[in-house]
Amino acid sequence: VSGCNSESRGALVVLEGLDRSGKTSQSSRLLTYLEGLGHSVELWRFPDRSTNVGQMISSYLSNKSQLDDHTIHLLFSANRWEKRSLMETKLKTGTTLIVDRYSYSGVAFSSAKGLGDEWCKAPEIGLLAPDLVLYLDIQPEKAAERGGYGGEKYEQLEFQRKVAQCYQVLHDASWMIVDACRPIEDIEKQLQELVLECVMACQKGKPLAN
Ligand code: DGP
Ligand code: NA
Ligand code: NA
Repeated sequence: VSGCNSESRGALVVLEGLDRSGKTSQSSRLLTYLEGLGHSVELWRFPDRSTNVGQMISSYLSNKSQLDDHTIHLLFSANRWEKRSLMETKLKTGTTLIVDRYSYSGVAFSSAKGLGDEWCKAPEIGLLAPDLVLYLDIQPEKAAERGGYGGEKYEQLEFQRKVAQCYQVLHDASWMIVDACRPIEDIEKQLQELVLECVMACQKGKPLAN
């Protein structure tokens, strides 16, 4: 099985998008797909609420605690940093990671509050660079119609509109913009093709970057 080749590394694939854009269900579909092909693959998500830092974030998101905008920004970043070395080990030993949100969420959600872009990006420097970012593109109004938000801090239409604008300036060469308003199976198929191509490139020796 290709994923068992100890010479090859796994791919770092990130899903980004507004709340209710479909990231979580598409991530788990990708996991099932790659597992079915015999690849070594794990599904991760940020924030990772299982750690101490993650619990502070979770408490903030559910409005049980209040934190200064800069402070919560740095906690989200710390939550990615605390997983960095494990992430590197997994990738280097051939496991592909499908990651539901990453640094782009960090920058988009904080700059939507008015914090400066450069300040927001600084603590992300040195984290591993994704091989592929799948941006699930949906209008904020359409996302809001999808069965409603769960009531967490950022799940409000007006704020999500700002986040959508902030995401737009973050697009880089690793991004693929996916129309997330189509039927779920159509999106799934497109993501499968993109991810498989990426996994193959990493197996063939595409270097892992910071
Ligand atoms: P989720 O578990 O994917 O629903 O994410 C929880 C919420 O936190 C969601 O509204 C997006 C937001 N979020 C995710 N990552 C970050 C981050 O790094 N910084 C900020 N400010 N918000 C984030
Ligand atoms: Na959410
Ligand atoms: Na999600």
